[in-house]
Amino acid sequence: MKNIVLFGPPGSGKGTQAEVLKEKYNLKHISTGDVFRYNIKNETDLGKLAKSYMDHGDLVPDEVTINMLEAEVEKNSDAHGFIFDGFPRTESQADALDQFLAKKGMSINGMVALEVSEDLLIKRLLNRGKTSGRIDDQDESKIRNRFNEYQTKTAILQEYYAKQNKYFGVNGVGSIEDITERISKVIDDL
Ligand code: B4P
Repeated sequence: MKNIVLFGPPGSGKGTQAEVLKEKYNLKHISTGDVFRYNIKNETDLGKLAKSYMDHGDLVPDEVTINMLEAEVEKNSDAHGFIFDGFPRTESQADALDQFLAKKGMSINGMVALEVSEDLLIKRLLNRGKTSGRIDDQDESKIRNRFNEYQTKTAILQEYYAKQNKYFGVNGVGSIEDITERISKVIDDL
């Protein structure tokens, strides 16, 4: 069983790569962003709460996100392993994930981090915002707030996983296929 955390700043291609990797390695892909967007679309209470944060580019509170992630894992107890995309995003989320997996006799094998410059990320996100309808992609100040959230709350997780010898940085610039190949080299060795 392989459990991978796909990591990187907003727009670095986590969701794009997870779509390919889940097929290649037969893993269950859990994107906390996608689960929130599904709830927003269906106007659930969780969706209404998440929207009030996501539309501004803020992180959704830990407690809500952790409970939601655990429920998604429980729903897929027959999976051969997981790709966690966009989770954890804070140290509390990382602690909660480690504890939750340990109770199940599981652990994270590695964190694969996509490295892309901020200028390129802004271009990608504004470009997606033209067609995706995502409010958080349409305005440069909201995108900058997402980077700020990343720098202040999320980037620290590089060290968190490096201390466990589980951090693997990958160049996230290039064709989608080339990047998949770079990530695969890491996953194959885990
Ligand atoms: P997410 O849905 O996780 O998404 P993201 O960071 O915007 O993007 P991702 O890295 O997946 O990039 P993608 O492949 O789509 O988060 C959205 C929000 O949800 C957060 O701001 C937060 O509010 C909330 N949230 C989610 N998880 C949370 C958590 N754990 N705790 C608290 N809050 C949470 O790619 C982006 C664009 O780049 C696409 O248009 C794609 O086509 C393009 N692209 C991808 N790869 C490319 C390449 N190689 N070259 C050129 N373009 C590429």
